[in-house]
Amino acid sequence: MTTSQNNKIAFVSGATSGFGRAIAFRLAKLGYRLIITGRRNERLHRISQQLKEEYSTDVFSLCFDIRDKNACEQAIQSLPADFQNIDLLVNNAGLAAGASSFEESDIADFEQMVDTNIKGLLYITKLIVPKMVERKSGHIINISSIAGIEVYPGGSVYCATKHAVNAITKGLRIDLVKYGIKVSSISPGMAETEFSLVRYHGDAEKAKAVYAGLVPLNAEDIADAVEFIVTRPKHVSINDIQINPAQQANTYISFRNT
Ligand code: NDP
Ligand code: 8X3
Repeated sequence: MTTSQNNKIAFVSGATSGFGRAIAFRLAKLGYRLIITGRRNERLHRISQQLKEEYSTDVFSLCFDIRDKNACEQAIQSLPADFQNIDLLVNNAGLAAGASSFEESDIADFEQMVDTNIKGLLYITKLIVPKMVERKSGHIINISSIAGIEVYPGGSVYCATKHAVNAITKGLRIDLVKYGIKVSSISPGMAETEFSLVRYHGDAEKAKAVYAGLVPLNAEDIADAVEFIVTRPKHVSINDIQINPAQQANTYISFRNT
């Protein structure tokens, strides 16, 4: 499928799987030119090819670890001139690592979540915002979570990182409103991606059990939310979309078929 370009540039972090990949394809369908990122280069290459073939759009991929401040700087500096004026930043890269009770958790998991979900998001935003400010236009969408609203057993640090994402989202909105820059977030409940496989350090059985007896969200549901946010008129800003599976009331009450 091809589509006409709207000439806007979107930067999607963590586009090698799950939400980020689906968001990249949806934005390409909407005519965006894309910058996609992740650590898995082979996937980035394959997804770039697919995006170009399916939507005839320009794609620039950046392979780096978002936890590494220098790598973030080098990645943004390496953007060619015609990819530097980013209109839409989707801060999506993130993860949960572990689901044990606090006292049994691994400090390395805590560090990975804080370094990725908070510090990585800040590095990228700090590098991209100045040009938005200069141009007095832009839109940032932070992928938060229901975990940014509620706290559940075994989720203290993941929830803390997403609470931080919400505070950063609100703070950015306050500071950037004077430049006409919109700041939105999406706060999904359970969605089946590689998220649980990563959370359980590759244990596929534990990952599958998370969604037992219910129909979780999928990545396209989140791409739908992004599409809704970016297609509102100029005078409308969507602050947050909280979206759950129909069978999930909140983080600890779900109705599961037995
Ligand atoms: P996936 O595991 O499928 O995707 C995560 C993406 O983040 C991958 O592309 C991964 O790329 C990237 N990423 C992770 N760590 C790093 C890093 N250090 N540097 C660069 N990229 C990184 O999970 P989801 O799509 O589900 O998650 C996307 C976002 O949505 C996350 O922020 C997550 O917290 C949030 N979320 C997820 C929910 C769910 O239930 N699935 C619900 C609510 C929010 P690579 O491995 O190639 O580096
Ligand atoms: C992921 C959703 O419910 O595992 O952010 O926190 S949940």
